[in-house]
Amino acid sequence: MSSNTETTTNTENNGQRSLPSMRNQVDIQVGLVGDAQVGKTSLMVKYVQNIFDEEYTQTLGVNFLKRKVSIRSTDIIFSLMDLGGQREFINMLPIATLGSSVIIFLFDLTRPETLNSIKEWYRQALGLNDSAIPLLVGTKYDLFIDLDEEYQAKISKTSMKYAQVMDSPLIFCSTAKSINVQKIFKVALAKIFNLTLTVPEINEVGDPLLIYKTLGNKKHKSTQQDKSRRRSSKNEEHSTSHYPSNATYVSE
Ligand SMILES: Nc1nc2c(ncn2[C@@H]2O[C@H](COP(=O)(O)OP(=O)(O)OP(=O)(O)O)[C@@H](O)[C@H]2O)c(=O)[nH]1
Ligand SMILES: [Mg+2]
Repeated sequence: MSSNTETTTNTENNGQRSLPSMRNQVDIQVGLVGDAQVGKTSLMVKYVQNIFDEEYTQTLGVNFLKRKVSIRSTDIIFSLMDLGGQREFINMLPIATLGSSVIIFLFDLTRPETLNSIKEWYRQALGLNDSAIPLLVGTKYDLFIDLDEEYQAKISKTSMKYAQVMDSPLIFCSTAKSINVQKIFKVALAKIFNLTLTVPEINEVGDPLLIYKTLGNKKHKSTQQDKSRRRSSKNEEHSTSHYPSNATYVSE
């Protein structure tokens, strides 16, 4: 994560120029990992370009997209690194993990073996970058809700257990039906900067789970904040410290 500052000139007041106002810019890298066809590229493209494609195009190596979001006077530039899930690309895992503040671990809610694989993705990714904040995301919720209730309950409970062991927020999403897509990145920002998110949690089995309040608050948070503070103490203008530790991040 790096930060810099750009100056914008306020041209309101009938074209009269007023003093330039400072905008902070913070760069945040996010890695997306998980088995082939779980929906990593689809989620990234939906979040950045608001497009969903039903057709599968295998990712060869690493895809990269950027998106800017603004919180108050700060522009957050997300750099999303999406690693192809086929084993042949595992040697590129460092590209998606080193330098990432957040690593999103994705599994397909309709394929339990992809949840089982999370253990190995987590071990390898955190082995390369143990200060990254993990987020556990179950994909294709639109297909999952058509499966039998017993199956839904089993996957929901197992993924909650994984989330606890990983100390990771848990989010079920559907890229196809735009469920919880934006919220994944809101939770990511809230965890990085210790913001209070006003989005309600969803924790009923069968619903698109969104559990983040009690998860992801231990080791990783302090590491990220310490990094930000270290950087901001070097140069106050480049600071992220204008996010008070209990600032409220209001949802869209
Ligand atoms: N129904 C449904 N299909 C989805 C969803 N997300 C992704 N898909 C489909 O799942 C398939 C795989 O999606 P990708 O995003 O390419 O998967 P990936 O994880 O990037 O796969 P690799 O690049 O091989 O690692 C595509 O056909 C997508 O259209 C979803 O939320 N619902
Ligand atoms: Mg892909």
